[in-house]
Amino acid sequence: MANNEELKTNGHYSESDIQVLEGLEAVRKRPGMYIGTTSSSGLHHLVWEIIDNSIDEALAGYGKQIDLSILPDNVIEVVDHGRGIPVGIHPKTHVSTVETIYTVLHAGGKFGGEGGYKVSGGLHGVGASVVNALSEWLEVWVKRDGQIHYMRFENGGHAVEPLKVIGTCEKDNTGTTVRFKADATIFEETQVYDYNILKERMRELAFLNEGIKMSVSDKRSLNENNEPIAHDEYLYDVGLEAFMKYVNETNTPIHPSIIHLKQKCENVEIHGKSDTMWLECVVQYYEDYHSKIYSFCNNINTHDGGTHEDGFRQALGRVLRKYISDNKLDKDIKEGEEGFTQTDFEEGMTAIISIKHPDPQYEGQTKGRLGNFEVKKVASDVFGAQLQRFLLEHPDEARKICEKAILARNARLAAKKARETVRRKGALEFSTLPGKLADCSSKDASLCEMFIVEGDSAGGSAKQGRVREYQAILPLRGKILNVEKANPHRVFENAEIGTIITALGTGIHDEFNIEKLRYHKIIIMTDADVDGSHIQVLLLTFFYRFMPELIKKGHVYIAKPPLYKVQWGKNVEYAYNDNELEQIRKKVVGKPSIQRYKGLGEMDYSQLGETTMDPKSRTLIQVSLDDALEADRVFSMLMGDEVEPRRNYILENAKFVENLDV
Ligand code: 0R9
Repeated sequence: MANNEELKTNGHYSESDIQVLEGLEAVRKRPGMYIGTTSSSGLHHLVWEIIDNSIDEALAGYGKQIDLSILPDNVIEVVDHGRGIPVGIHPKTHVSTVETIYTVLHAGGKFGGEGGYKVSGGLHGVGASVVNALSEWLEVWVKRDGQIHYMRFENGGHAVEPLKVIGTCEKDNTGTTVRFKADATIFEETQVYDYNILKERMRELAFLNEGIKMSVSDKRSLNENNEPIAHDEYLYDVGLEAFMKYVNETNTPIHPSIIHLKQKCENVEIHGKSDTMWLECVVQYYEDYHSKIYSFCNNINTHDGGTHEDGFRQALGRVLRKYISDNKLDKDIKEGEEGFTQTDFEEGMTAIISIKHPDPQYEGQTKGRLGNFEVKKVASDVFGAQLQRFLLEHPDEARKICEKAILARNARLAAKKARETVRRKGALEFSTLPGKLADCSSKDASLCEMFIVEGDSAGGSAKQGRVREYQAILPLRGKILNVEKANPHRVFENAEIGTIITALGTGIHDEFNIEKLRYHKIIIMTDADVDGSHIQVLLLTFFYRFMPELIKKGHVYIAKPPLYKVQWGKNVEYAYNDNELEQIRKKVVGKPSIQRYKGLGEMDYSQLGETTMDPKSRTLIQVSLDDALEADRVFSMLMGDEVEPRRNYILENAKFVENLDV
């Protein structure tokens, strides 16, 4: 990059420009402070910073379509059809407003036009200048007042020349186009965009901002018809209702209407002054037992909840409790008996909450929790009043919802009673370890591993092949319960699940305590066939629904046994996929004998130990939970009743199929 001294003398730069460039230089020195990381997630973050500006413009009422493309060489292009960024000279910076918002940190927000506040804006909400600072080059076209204006920046934000007019267009043809190439010296790990990540977020943004058409194209290469290899468009009339149908694609609702609560709240006191916020929420109850609450503030997923969720929950409990009591639906509950808990009202419920707030405060380690205290009361009042009205206007649906809560309460109490009886008899004593578990001798959980092994015979080999000091073996007999379909209160009664819970030591749900985890690596070891992959999915579903922290904290792994054993002369090597097999074949002189393993049982204990269990030679896949919402949907789909979506998913995810060997 050119240094400041050079820039001072080339005529175009003044002292204040140097301050600007120092600002951009600070971004380049500490990119993590502005975009979180410089790995793949930071790279994608650049795209959202630009898209956010287009969304703000569309939400202000200008331009109803936003087009995102990945161009060859991983160049990103965003096109909007808003008013176009103002092109005049900015009074404070004495350069064009376009140049200002691309070179002054946070300028876009500060200089934002009229027509509402800036609602979008990612976790970091840093603005277009940060994208410019972290780009090898960036170009902007603005169509405004019948003219096409153009400007280019290079080497982390240096203007090549001031904004200039390069052509004309119809007066009513307005909008902004931005293209940029991320700087490979900053994004060292990868500069390659993942189309699926872009596509999923564009869909989510379309759900959250109804009426705006979001398109995304992968133009890095073309298909045989000269079209982009991938293209998707999303436009929803009633966004949150479409979102609800999407996340519950394979679930069956117990009542027909999606309950839709929505209100613009004016004159709310926010940080001492009167302001406006928008609240919106959809709710529906399904035949399954899970409670799913997704919440967003200014288009950002607040995974750890916050005051908008707290207000909603408070309203739900208050209103349902009152409805049940007013309509005497609780007549079978006797005096003195335990009543409802909040979880009873949430069983089988999906709620999606989206609010727009002028000054959101995010809390927590990952800034995933909305902290603004004023939101709770407004949300509780508004959602409560509208929910109550819905129940009065839809008595049949109200009854179904209340009956579901009553059933949830009864099942919870029955399961509690059953657990206490069993415990008293001493049959389910949680302090003793299950007999099937071959435990390890070390008590240092950070070193210990537990292999959950498919079948008794492989379990036997694993016991012989392990390092007893830190490897424990838990053989599973047959398939574990599908928790996606079972009553959550009864999963304890399933022997295999009870055994896993006891062996891990953490407890589940509200009682879950990661401090008590007895093994820091939980390794699922199954055959590489259809049954094995089914067991993997059943176990992962169980962990995801009952102990999600285990997955979030990276404790869950899948062992990868070899697919082939290649022998020639006295040599033996193992191949874990077809590619490795080819590599081995190439180096072998003569004709090797190749054995394809169908299951773990075909290996003796020493082979199993060496290929699949020994940390020095094994391959483990760590299970991650990048996108809880998508994971939730996929688990419901894979484990639910409907065949068609499951088949489509498996066909679409060919990579997954390859792994699972279906
Ligand atoms: C392709 C990416 N698009 C953008 O970055 C983008 C920013 C932007 C914008 C305005 C309109 N369209 C935009 N697209 C805009 C125009 C006006 C007022 N406010 C916003 C207007 O015509 O009066 N801007 C975002 C910030 C700013 N413009 C600025 F005003 F700060 F410059």
